[in-house]
Amino acid sequence: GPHLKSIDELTGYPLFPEGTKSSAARFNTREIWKKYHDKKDAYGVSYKLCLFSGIKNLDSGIGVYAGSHDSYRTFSDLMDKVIEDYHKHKPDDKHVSDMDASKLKCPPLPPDEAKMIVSTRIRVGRNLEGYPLAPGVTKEQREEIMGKVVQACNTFKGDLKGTFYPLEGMDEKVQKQLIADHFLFKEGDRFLEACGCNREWPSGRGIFHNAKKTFLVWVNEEDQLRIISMQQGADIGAVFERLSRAANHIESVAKFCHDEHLGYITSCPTNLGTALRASVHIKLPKLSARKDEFQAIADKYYVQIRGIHGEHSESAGGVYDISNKRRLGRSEVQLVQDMYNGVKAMITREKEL
Ligand code: ADP
Ligand code: CIR
Repeated sequence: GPHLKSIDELTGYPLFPEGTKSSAARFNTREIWKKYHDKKDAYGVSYKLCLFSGIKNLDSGIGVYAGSHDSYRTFSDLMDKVIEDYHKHKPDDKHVSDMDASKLKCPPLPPDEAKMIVSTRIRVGRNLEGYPLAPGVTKEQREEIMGKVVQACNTFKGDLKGTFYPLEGMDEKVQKQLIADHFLFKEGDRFLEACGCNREWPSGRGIFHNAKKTFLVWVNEEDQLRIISMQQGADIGAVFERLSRAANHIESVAKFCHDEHLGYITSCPTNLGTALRASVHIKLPKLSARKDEFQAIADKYYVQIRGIHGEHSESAGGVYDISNKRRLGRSEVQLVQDMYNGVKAMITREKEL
């Protein structure tokens, strides 16, 4: 496949092929490289590791990961540019959270529109304060984190009550089925592999979920926690209400990595802030056949189009994953609203065609 053009022999500066679109390629200037190439953040994660996913995967959109909360500060010349480019969030901007589900303006869709939506899912990413992020964590730290998260999950009551299933020792067929059914993270993601997130796999990873699998927590994948609410159909309000309740509960028993400028800290800079991705799986056979128009509506409403098995996957049967693209500098309520507005516009166009 495609590979890095070369490494500048005198400076070690990575030379990307012309036209490489990733943030890693666009923002790692020679000047920034000179300043950081031999530096490490407060947890010992090197600048090079933060860029390595983009260097190995030339088709990255971003190609940059943080090894700890401190990576965002220590490597700020690069990180600020990546963040401003993706989120339009400037170095002095503040992030304010609001997960009050009663503020959503997502009236139920009429039946002919609701039936286009297969399922609805909202997730937030979280990481514990006092530890590095996935690219920088040790095996022992990862296990300690899993222990703390499982302890917190075991305090859920009512509809959120569930069981933790470690990945280590999980029956391969069970694991495959959970992935195919969209409940569990996939294995061997090459973007995560390159920045060290898959080290010692499967140790320290797992999934907690309630009996109905409408509430799930992924442990120690790209982020230490991915708190997920999902169900069949189009009831965005119910999915957000459950997510909000679950995230608030975990936060009442665990301290998350967070600051005023970047909100919740995540290993991928695209997830900073709310770390929220609200999505529907939706059938749009006619609109999706018109690729440019489909993308233009997505861009206009700040939503992203993904395939049926998540990021970097293809669609199947004309079903697409439509989600909010922005995550930082706007509240959770507003971002779920972004998704709703984008989906509504796509449905309207689909019906016209
Ligand atoms: P993330 O949501 O963490 O950004 P992915 O894009 O890889 O990561 O998606 C994770 C899983 O969630 C995939 O299996 C994907 O198909 C599933 N998923 C996402 N949105 C929905 C949805 N609305 N309904 C059902 N499954 C979904
Ligand atoms: C990439 O750079 O393509 C991967 N590291 C994932 C980036 C986050 N996802 C996204 O914006 N769709």
